[in-house]
Amino acid sequence: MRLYDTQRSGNAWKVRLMAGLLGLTLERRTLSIDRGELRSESFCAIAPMRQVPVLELDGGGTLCESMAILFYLAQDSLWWPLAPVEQARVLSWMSFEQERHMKPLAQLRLHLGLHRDRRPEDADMRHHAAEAALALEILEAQLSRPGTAPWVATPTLPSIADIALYPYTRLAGMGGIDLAAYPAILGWLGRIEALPGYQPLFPGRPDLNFSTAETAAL
Ligand SMILES: N[C@@H](CCC(=O)N[C@@H](CS)C(=O)NCC(=O)O)C(=O)O
Repeated sequence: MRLYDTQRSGNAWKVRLMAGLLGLTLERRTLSIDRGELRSESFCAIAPMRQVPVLELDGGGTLCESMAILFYLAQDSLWWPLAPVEQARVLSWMSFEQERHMKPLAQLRLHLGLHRDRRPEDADMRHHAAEAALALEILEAQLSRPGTAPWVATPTLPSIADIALYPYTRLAGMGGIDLAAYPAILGWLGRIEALPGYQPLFPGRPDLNFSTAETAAL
């Protein structure tokens, strides 16, 4: 299988993380947003939603959207629980990630950490910061609940919901958020990072994980 991603995409990191934890090898095709490669005819032909991640399947065809790709990779593993009620809980936390968690955290990282084209006091950044703080408060409360911790959606084993919520939480500091205020989240991030097969954002170059400089080569 081949993964289309960009160097710093948190949504594509979910897919590489999941593949590593499942022991799967993905060929990687890294595109550049700045060079317009996500608007090229060839990318649009395989990516109807015109965003990464896109997974090209061995038998032909592609899958878009990180949530769908995580499900596809993990459906026959312990990362996707068997009981329908647990499957539904996993889906509810993945919806939370897409709807309320990823966007504000990604926007803060993009504009304050990477592009540096906004100031924290700008109205849109203050709005995203308030939404991000609420999302992290909700996640902290969930991870502090007896009977649910140490994983987000399922009591005993981690699930694809943990993988979906990991990257933008891990990268929150680049958007000016101090994760020290969230001790249960910090413990959970450490548990994920200790799992065999864990993949950093830049494999072999941990110094780049939180850096904001452009990287010429991987
Ligand atoms: N809901 C999508 C969001 C994907 C997304 O936001 N991708 C970003 C990179 S992290 C992207 O392709 N941005 C470039 C663009 O939208 O043109 C998912 O979870 O996969």
